[in-house]
Amino acid sequence: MISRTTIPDRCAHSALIPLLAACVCFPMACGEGGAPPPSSGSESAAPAASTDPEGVVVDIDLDEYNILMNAVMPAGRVTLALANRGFEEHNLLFVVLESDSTVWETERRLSPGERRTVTLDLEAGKYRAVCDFSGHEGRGMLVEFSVEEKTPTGAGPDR
Ligand SMILES: [Cu+2]
Repeated sequence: MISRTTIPDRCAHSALIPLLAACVCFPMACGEGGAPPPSSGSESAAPAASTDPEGVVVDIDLDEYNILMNAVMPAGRVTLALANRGFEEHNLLFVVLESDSTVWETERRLSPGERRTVTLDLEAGKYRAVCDFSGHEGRGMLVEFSVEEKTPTGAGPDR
């Protein structure tokens, strides 16, 4: 019968506290006494935004009478961070320019000061964002934007 110990106890001990030391406990560190190096700083504090399962977050602010948002957003899964910064109620629709068809709209109006996040999938193309409350579009709550595929290669202006 073989009764050899195959796992160094001191390393196994360190592995029991992964929340504190797992990311810095290399085998060499264990061999030196198990004390984690003091370099476990703040680098790991910030989550990687690009791997967010909800996709890219796009801020859209509504007020009187503007829709403030980027002119370009990536295709695919995006999370809209809507904020009504005005003193009136507003809503928001996305309309495909080419077909003039509404592809998305807020389920209910946003009250003054309200924030809401909505996740949706958008196909590449040209869109118009509109608040369709009476008179708001005509006063300026209308903005065109484009949804573009995330292509790391060949990035650049058309043609
Ligand atoms: Cu409005």
